[in-house]
Amino acid sequence: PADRVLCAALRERIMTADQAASLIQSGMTLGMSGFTPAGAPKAVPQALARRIEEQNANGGNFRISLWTGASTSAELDGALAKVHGIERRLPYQSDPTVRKEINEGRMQYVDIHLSHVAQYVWFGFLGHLDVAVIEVAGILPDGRLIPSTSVGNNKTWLEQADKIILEVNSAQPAELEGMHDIYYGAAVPPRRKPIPMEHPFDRIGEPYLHCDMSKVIAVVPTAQRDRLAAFTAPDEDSRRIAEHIIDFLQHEVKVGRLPPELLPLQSGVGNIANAVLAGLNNGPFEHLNAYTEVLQDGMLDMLESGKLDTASTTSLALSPAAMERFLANIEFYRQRIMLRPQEISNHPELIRRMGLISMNALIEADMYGNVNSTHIMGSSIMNGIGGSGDFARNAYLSIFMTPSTAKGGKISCIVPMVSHVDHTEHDVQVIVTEQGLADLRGLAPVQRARLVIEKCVHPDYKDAMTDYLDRALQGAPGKHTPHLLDEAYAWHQRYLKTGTMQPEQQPALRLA
Ligand code: 0RQ
Repeated sequence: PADRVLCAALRERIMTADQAASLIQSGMTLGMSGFTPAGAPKAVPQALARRIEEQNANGGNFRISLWTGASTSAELDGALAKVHGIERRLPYQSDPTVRKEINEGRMQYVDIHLSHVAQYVWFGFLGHLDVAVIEVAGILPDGRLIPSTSVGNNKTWLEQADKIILEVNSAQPAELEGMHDIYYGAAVPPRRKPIPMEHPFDRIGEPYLHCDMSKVIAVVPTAQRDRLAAFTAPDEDSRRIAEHIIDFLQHEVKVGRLPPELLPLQSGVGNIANAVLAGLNNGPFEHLNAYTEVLQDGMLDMLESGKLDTASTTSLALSPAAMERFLANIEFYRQRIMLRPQEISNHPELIRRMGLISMNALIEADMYGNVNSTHIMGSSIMNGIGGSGDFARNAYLSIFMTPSTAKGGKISCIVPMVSHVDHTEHDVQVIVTEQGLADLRGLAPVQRARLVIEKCVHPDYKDAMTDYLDRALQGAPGKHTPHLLDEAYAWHQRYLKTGTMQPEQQPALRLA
């Protein structure tokens, strides 16, 4: 580790993860690095989990509040949740144990747009930050930090926290140095200035994070790669969704609403998003650029093939195989990938100015085009809103995608009324399922509903949805967005009672 910690003063603060964890007290608020498992601290959170478990086994009630960039890893979120050590958590998460803690009422989860987190901390909306725990790839002689595989909220945590613990990970490539762009020009209102970026690959900041050395209480050497799951090959539904999107984009180019090289792409997380990238990689467009928050394997393929010229992100969320390719070719990627803080990667001003094409997955949408990205059956959290709201509201084109059904057809992902709303009809321009694509731009609610039913709803649910809309048009007091309020959640209720949204099947089976 000595060659990664070049600052003599900070070399003196090198200690073990357990020693560092002993400096954290119950009741503290911790700001940790990590945006996906990329760049999350590997050792201190696990040592802290051991400390919490030990203290609580002896009658203690050791709990902390946790702020991160977005979801993290089993070593961070998973380890702390397993010992019931997290009292309050923000923002996006996707760990099964964290999810369980939240849905069973043991953890307070505050789900915030990812671009809002840093500024809310600066505004003082979220309270005081005690300790920052940040993974870095190295420390320069003057104490500046070489960021790791994600930037997330690290700049804000380092500036706002009273104390700092640094994990210096020598397994992260030294060649990351220079790939980051940390913007130090931000201020809070009324002193805010325009952000000087016009193109996705404009460099507006510095390659290093500043760090007040007097706040550093521990430096912990680690040597462990990020552990990200590999992607499954795109399934048939994802491939069809990708085809519909590519046809649509081609049409938009043809009618002159998009340039031939499109506009900067934002792509969400997960297998559908990866399938869309694979589709674009084999598709007709050249000289694309990405302005996104998570760079997944699919974008690496596109950079390699030359389809994608550049990619700006806050997280390098690569599977182990893709990370090997990245390392083998790092000089190539250094010219083409830039990592920035998440308040910049997700900034509404920049998303609006550059005109992004935003593609995100959803859990359910309703026939009018409202989107639920976060909740199962209205009350259980899945992950969180993440960056989807930052992008959807401000994008040039806001596309939401989903298979038309879930759980082997027992759930229709298009419903009469969403059981929770993250993106209202006003922020949703295009909905696409494997069945087809509904372009909702400029349509009034009933027109939207007819088109969503025609293009997106699974055949098993089409008649029931048409029937609901027709009866709502007759029975609702208003004809603008007709709903039968005593029936709007009948599909959800049927699923909760019988295990399927499908009308007859289940009772008939039971009678037989
Ligand atoms: O559950 O795993 O138990 O089978 O929900 O669904 O189809 O695997 O989809 O992994 O792409 O996730 C919206 C959650 C989609 C994600 C969401 C069940 C389904 C499965 C997951 P099982 P899939 P994905 C930038 C953008 C918000 C943040 C965001 C997400 C599980 O994309 O978190 O967009 N988005 N950020 O069976 C009940 C339904 C269901 C359903 C699916 N209608 N009802 N269960 N499922 N539809 C990136 C970041 O912000 C980091």
